Amino acid sequence: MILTKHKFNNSERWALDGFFLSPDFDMKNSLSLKADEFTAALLHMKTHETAAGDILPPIEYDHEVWACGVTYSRSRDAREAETDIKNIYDMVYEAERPELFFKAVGWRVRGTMAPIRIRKDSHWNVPEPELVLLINSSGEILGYCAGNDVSSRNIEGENPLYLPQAKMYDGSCALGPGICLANAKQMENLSITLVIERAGIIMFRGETSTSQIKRSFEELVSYLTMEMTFPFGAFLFTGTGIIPDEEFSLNEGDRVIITIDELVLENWVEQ
Ligand code: DO4
Ligand code: MG
Repeated sequence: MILTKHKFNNSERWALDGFFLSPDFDMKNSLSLKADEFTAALLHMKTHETAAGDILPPIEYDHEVWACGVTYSRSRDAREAETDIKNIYDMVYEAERPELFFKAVGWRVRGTMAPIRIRKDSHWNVPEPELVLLINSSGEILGYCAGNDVSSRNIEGENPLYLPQAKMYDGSCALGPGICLANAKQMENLSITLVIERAGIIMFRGETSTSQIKRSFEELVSYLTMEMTFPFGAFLFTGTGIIPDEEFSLNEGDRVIITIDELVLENWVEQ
C-alpha cells in the first residue's frame, strides 16, 4: 500500500494506491493510532475517486524529520577520508549509541520532481540516498519513503561541529514519492540505487541494500524516541550506504534519481 499526497483544487489530499482518501482524513492525528488501526483507518477513508494533481512531499508542514548517520561502512569510510579529525566516525560506527541529528521541518521538505539545492558557500556537495522511516506516536514503524539527505562534504569535513550547516539548509531534504506501508522485517533487504545525470549523461551510479546497515531500524527508532515524544509521529532518515567518489560534486542542473524498491524519488539541483 502506498500513501501519496497531492495538490488538488487549491487544496491538498492524501491518496492510497492511486485513490483519494476522504477529505476528512487527518494524517497528523492518524499517527497517534497504533499500526493496525492506522491501516484500518486508511482503508476506511479510501474513496473511489482517482487521485489527481501534482505529487507533494508525503509529509505535513509541522512534522519533524530526523536523521541517523554512519550506519553503513561506506558512510564511515568516506567521512573518515574527508576530515582531518580522525576516528570520530569509526567511533560512532562501533558505538552502542547511534548518531542522530535534526534534518528538517515538514514545510522545508521537497517532494519528487522538485528542485533540491546546494549551498552557495560550499564547493563539494553530494546527494545521500536513504530509506526514511515513518513512525507513529508510539514509535511503531509504519512504512518508508525514499529520501535525499543532500550534504556539503567540505563543510562537515572542515569540522564535524559544522554538521548542522552541512546538512540543514533550504532544499537539502527531499522525500517521496509516497510512503510505502511496511513493517521493519519487510524493509530488511530492499535495494537502494542512486543515479546522477548531467546533460543526459550518467555521471554516477551506485547501489546498495538495506541488508548492509549496521543497526536495526527498531534500534534507530528506539534512540530517537527514548527521551522525545512525537504526538504526531515523525520521519527518520536511516543513513546512506552510497557516497560518490571523492572527485564528484553536484552541479546546478544535475538530475538525482533515488530508487528504493518500487519508490522513485527524482530531483534536479538548483543553486
Ligand atoms: O556524520 C555525519 C552524517 C552521516 C550521514 O548523514 C549518513 O551517514 O547518512
Ligand atoms: Mg545521511
